[in-house]
Amino acid sequence: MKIYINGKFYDKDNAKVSVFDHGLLYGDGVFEGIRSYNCRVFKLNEHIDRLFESAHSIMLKIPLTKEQLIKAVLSTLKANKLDNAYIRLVVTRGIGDLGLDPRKCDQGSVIIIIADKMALYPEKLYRQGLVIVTVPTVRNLPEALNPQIKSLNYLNNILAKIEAANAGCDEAIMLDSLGYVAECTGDNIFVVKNGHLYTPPQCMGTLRGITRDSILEIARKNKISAHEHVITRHEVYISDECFLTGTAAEVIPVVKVDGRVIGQGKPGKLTLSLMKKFKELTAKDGVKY
Ligand code: PXG
Repeated sequence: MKIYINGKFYDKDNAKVSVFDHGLLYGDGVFEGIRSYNCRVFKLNEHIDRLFESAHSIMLKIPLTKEQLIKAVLSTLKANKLDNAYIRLVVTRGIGDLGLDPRKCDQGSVIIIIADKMALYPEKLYRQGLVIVTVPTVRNLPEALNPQIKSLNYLNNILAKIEAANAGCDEAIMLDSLGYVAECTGDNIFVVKNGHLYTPPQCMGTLRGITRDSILEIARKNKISAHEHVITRHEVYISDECFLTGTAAEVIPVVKVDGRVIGQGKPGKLTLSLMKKFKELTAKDGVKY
């Protein structure tokens, strides 16, 4: 495995960052999780754009242009000789002192990790569906730490993940501060009711996921009516189908929420069809390397 750190490749054992890096000390930095399929990076430009937006919002200067970063990703993929890969792009604030002042950090650090496998959930759950639970930890308030910023501080989501595990469930639904369904810990949520697709809007506590956008794009192309609309827990409980989306998760069905069986208690028809269409899209779309 070859890991890119600031323009150089390192083996796994030698890929290290300083203990004074503010990414470690404060979670001060941004990241993206990206996938490649058949030597094509899916939605690479969208991920790079979102990384730069996250960085811009926290006033972190990425020491590469978008074009240079894309080249770095593609060359790291080539160095790792993998046709299908999971790519973790990390930009930290860099090395500073033990105070949190980011002005003390000299330069942002760019890290690109390539993995051959990244399974968020066991394979069998893609056939059986997830059992999930609404957790007490609400999603970060946008006026405090906007969920659109994919920052290195994921404690909000990690707390929710711990609460889901404590409840014996596969994943957590996080609500926003108004009590509407926001998203899961690393995925967006969709419900199906009477043939219509619904997903929460990107305001409040919901990340505008790139997989979520791909599903909305597939829906538009296939004349499936899709809405970005606030969703309550009740609307999830009475939905015909439910599924989650994310780069790591891809598209995965949900069959039980807070003890309520969803639809027929098995992956729904529209969900299965969208899973298939998403697979077809990832197999042919993307930036070649
Ligand atoms: N919501 C949150 C909070 C996320 O972190 C998504 C939704 C889905 O977004 P995309 O753009 O990927 O469709 C994410 C993405 C991980 C991991 O290590 C998490 C994500 C992506 C990759 C890896 O758990 N989250």
